Amino acid sequence: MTNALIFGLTGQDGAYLAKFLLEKGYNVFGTFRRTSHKCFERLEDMNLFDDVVSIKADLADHGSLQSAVRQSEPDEIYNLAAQSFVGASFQQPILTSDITGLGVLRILEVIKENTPHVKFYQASSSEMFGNYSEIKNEESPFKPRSPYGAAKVFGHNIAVHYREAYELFACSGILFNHESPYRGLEFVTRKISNALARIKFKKQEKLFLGNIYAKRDWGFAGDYVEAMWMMLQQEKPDDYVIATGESHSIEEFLDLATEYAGLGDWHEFVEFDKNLNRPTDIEDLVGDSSKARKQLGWSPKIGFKELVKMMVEYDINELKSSIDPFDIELQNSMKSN
Ligand code: NDP
Ligand code: GDR
Repeated sequence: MTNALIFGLTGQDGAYLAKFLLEKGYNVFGTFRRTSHKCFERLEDMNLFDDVVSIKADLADHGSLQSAVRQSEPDEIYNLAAQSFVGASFQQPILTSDITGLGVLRILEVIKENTPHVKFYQASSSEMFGNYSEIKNEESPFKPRSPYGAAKVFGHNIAVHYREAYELFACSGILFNHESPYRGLEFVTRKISNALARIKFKKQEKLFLGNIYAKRDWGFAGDYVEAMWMMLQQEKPDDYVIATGESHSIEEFLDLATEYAGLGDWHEFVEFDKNLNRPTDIEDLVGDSSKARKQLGWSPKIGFKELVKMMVEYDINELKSSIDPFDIELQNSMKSN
């Protein structure tokens, strides 16, 4: 059997990738950080927790990375671990650079010294392109607009360097935004779908947002983890853009999500908070994934509308099932919705 080690098992992509690899018959090992609270919700919700081997490791701690690699004896390593929230990277730029940037180098050093035969996937990001105005492909220049984007550029470039200098099988997937019902609650899509469910059941009155005119190329996380795996099955390591090729504004997401939630006009409950605007934002991100479509045979299966519907329905159903059956006021509001 093939062994895979996922750094960042507890995140959105970690859960979808673990599911995908288990279905392919892999032994799946994955890392988690020591926390004072539960961190395996996604895996438990997907009924995967008992099928994976979890190993404590932190990207700040070289020794723990080495132990994780020794314990799992991996054929493939996927580095999904990062301080991944762009907004927080403006408040914690040094931590973000250390984990999201230098963390990649720490893993590469462990591979170079211990398991140079292993296949390595690095989670690069469309944030690396910044406001470069054309549709982005593998040749487009990197002009990052956030500490997160700058750290990802370092991670990307150092993976390319280790591939060239030490002949490691290192691939980077330059992934555009991908979402799901398991998306973290601070990212705008899930923040919206979760808030709409709460507003519907009168658990929340207002939704505060920042720049709703920014556009993103949103795909479904379940489709994108397949591309990560496909990259590591090629004869030669390479880098690939993974995207749908369409961008939509946050306003469009909000329009559609509000319609699916049956909540009428969002202007009645959305307010703008300038503290949610970033010092520098990216106005429009659209990717050209023709190389991945041609060489890997990858294409996204879930479109924008289906994705919005899936997220809104999930949050509404989750909240509905958690509501106290003796809460008469809420029961009535559920009936009228
Ligand atoms: P998440 O934020 O959901 O998951 C990030 C993972 O990294 C979590 O498991 C988190 O652990 C872990 N992590 C954070 N800090 C550390 C640390 N110091 N040591 C070890 N692990 C750590 O992100 P996604 O799943 O959405 O994204 C996966 C990767 O892909 C990330 O690198 C992200 O930057 C990148 N990416 C994501 C895109 C997207 O649209 N989703 C697009 C392009 C790139 P914990 O649960 O404890 O916080
Ligand atoms: P992004 O995702 O920064 O693209 O990074 P996010 O959902 O955080 O922001 C997308 C856009 O929405 C605007 N926005 C808001 N964003 C948040 N989070 N909260 C708000 O209230 C809000 N209002 C407006 C933002 O300004 C931005 O323009 C994601 C992450 O998954 C990264 O790890 C990944 O690399 C990139 O996608 C590709």
